[in-house]
Amino acid sequence: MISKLDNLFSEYDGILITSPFNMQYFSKFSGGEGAVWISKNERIIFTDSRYTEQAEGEALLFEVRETNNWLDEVALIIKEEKIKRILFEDQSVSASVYLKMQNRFEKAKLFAGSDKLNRLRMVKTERELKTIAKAEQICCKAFSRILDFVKPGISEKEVATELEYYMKQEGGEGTAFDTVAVSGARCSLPHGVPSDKRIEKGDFVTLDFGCMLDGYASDMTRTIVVGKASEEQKKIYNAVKDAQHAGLDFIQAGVLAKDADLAARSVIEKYGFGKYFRHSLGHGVGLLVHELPNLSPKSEIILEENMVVSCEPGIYIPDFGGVRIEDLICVKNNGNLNFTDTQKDLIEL
Ligand SMILES: [Mn+2]
Repeated sequence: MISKLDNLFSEYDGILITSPFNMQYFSKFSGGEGAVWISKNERIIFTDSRYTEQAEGEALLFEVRETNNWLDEVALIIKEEKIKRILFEDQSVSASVYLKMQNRFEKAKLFAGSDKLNRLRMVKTERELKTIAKAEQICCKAFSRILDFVKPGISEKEVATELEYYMKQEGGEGTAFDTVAVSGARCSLPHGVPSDKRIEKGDFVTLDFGCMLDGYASDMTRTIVVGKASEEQKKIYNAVKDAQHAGLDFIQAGVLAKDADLAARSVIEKYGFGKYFRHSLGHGVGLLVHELPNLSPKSEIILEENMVVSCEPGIYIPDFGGVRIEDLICVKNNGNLNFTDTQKDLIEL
């Protein structure tokens, strides 16, 4: 993906990449330690002895230099090559490293570049799409299996553990984020941590989970009812389902991210639950489970073909419970491709 940086060299003389995900994306080095330096003439990975062999094997277009102090090495290059403008990752260096950079890079000017670099990861290649789709399939398989396991008396922690085990059995390489498994009134916590609470008859159960596959993340959420759903539960569930449908209907290349959020949000508002939908409609997914573009009420990003985003409206009512339904989709020129092949009619176990 290094060619995606070409256009930046009209504005900058050097690009200093320090976040693990951008290092991996632009150089293929997945060790996450050190820094990547790219200028017109040089492509260098600075990393310590633990990662030298790995970096040499992964980052074939880069020179690998073993060091415990990449900052000094970069300072030297800047001096020798009279580098003046450096794009650096403002979101991934500590204040202390930033101050050192200001001091050691002397005359070179530093420009905040995290957002610029992160945006280059938004549109996926065919290969990335295949991997993410496969990772999402693993989630769907794990979900269909967990339905046999969820029953009254089982704790949220047990459900989360079992779900993670199924994802691994189905080929996942680990979780993409901490699995959410909440039940009953605890479903009002959008990112609730699984507890020792045991599932009871009549509970909503919300499961939000994802796995890693070849470096890429997946993400899905389903809410089910254990036993028969009450009228109130059905009403809330249908509001979320309709809102999600509206979002899925709306999302295609050329639309504004904030308008996608509005398409779903307005449905929930119509149902009278507007104040209980307090997060964004969705987010990009790739090497990171939460990356650009955000489908938030403020996001001015225009969706493009082959971006991967989640569509996940929710309603969370304190002391009562909540519902979230989340699919992972690929933006297309005329609509979108849904990677989450799992039913959305309310499941009553
Ligand atoms: Mn999500």
